[in-house]
Amino acid sequence: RDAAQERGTVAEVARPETQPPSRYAVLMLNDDFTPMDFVVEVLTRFFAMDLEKATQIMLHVHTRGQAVCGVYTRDVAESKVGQVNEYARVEQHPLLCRVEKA
Ligand code: NFA
Repeated sequence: RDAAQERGTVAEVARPETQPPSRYAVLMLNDDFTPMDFVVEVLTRFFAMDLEKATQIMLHVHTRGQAVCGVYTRDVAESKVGQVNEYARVEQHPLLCRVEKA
């Protein structure tokens, strides 16, 4: 009996060919029309930021043109982008996010 068996657990075997999942950044892009308070609402709603962090990221996008909202696995990043772009479209704002491989 090995240590894992003594503990009643399953021993995990490291397999060198198994790579961690690639990471993808969600970028938010500036535009001239989307209201700042709508952007802050999006950042708090979809990226779990508090008001201070969301305001900071919104101002970075506004002044620098874009910012990273978060880094995720590909499926989660694509889902966030879909949700944000759809929400902005429904609310008739041109706000856009896109995915970029990190
Ligand atoms: N540039 C927009 C404005 O002046 C605000 C904005 C910030 C839009 C971040 C998109 C992203 N109303």
